[in-house]
Amino acid sequence: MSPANSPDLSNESQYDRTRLREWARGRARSAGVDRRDLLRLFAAGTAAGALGLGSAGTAEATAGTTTITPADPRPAASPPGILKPLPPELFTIRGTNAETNFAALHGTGQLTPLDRFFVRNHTSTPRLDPRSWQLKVWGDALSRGPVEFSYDQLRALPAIERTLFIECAGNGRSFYTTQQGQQVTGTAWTLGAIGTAHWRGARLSDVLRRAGATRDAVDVLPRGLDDEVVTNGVNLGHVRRPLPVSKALDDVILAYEMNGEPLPPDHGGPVRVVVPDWIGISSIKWVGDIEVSGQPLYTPWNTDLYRLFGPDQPPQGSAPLTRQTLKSAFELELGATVPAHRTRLLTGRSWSGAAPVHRVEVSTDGGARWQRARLHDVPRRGAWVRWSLPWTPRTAGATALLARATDATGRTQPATAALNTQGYLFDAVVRHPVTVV
Ligand SMILES: Nc1nc2c(c(=O)[nH]1)N[C@H]1C(S)=C(S)[C@@H](COP(=O)(O)O)O[C@H]1N2
Ligand SMILES: [Mo]
Repeated sequence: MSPANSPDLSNESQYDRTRLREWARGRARSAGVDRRDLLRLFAAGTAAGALGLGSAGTAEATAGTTTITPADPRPAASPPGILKPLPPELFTIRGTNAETNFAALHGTGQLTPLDRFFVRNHTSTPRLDPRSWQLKVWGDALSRGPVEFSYDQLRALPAIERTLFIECAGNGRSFYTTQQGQQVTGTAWTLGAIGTAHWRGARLSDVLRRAGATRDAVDVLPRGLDDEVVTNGVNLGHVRRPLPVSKALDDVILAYEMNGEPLPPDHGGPVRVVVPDWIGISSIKWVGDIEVSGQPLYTPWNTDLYRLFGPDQPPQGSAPLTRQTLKSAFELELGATVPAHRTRLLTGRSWSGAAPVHRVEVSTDGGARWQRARLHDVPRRGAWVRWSLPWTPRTAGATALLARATDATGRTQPATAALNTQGYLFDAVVRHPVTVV
């Protein structure tokens, strides 16, 4: 596996170039998607994607429903298939998903309490029994044929623990519309499709080695045990997205604990994949099997979905998205009313998929002047930092609060995010509306 002279497939541009070359040579396999659909995808002129997943009406995006919906056409307002309580002070329901209200993080620690961690479900949360759960590792890049791991066997492997955020690639998507006047498809998240947890689990690399993964392995494909996803009459099968073997062997966790508790059902219990720094879809919940392939794999989740499509992108879209971008959020309702002449502590969080957060600046006058916020956590890769700044509003009326992070690579949140049709990776500084009274 990953011989020294092979390309580094955790580097996204190399990843995609290698994939496209292999695809052109006919070496890629479609992992359950009709090969003709994928060939159409790679033909010019299908910017919205061959399966039409990116072409849903914009009304959907503003109504807060997802482009991919379960077969069951429940109205968006009815409770989704999530098991934990979703009180309105903690969550905003969006289709089958629950967004964390950022204001509900005020006063909580660096870890997002389980009762307020966002849930992003393509269909609904399955109830799985750890006693009968098994992880099957299979594929043409294993030396001895399929290998199964029980829950207890997985727990008996050396454990690793890390504090990491999981964030949906579409987090912040609604601001393409409300702040930039652009129409995009997908769940209209504000900034609460992120949570940070302390994860404990086995290393995926240990599991792959024990299963006898060979040097021929190229892609690793974890698949969820939740229902198959049906969209626009097309059955996309179970949620699954290939990981390049270099990332799979690097730092990926098969997590069975979250914040010291057995992994809750809504977050993938009994076992989920946790892929540090990468977009949320990489972290497959309710993992039931992992294919280890000597050929690159394609699924809807690395072809039509989770690439950038748009005028500035090639017809087949950008490289499959990997690392998360840079964002900041206030722990305050959007449109909050605040009393004048009283000092309050503005609090919030910033995070980056590329490096530790280095600096956070806040503007309380709509962006004219900026002050440095105080950081309350030691900035670390893969985790967010809490910050604060005292503010005494002086003038009554509507204004905007802005927070702008810079990470250790030197990248600062821009004023405008680059448009893409599915509204991924929003990274611009959000103008947080408040009214001083
Ligand atoms: N099996 C499965 N895994 C999944 C999903 C899903 O619907 N099914 N959603 C993905 C997406 S898009 C995100 S953002 C994260 C959300 O994780 P959470 O619900 O624990 O917050 O899980 C990912 N893993
Ligand atoms: Mo996501």
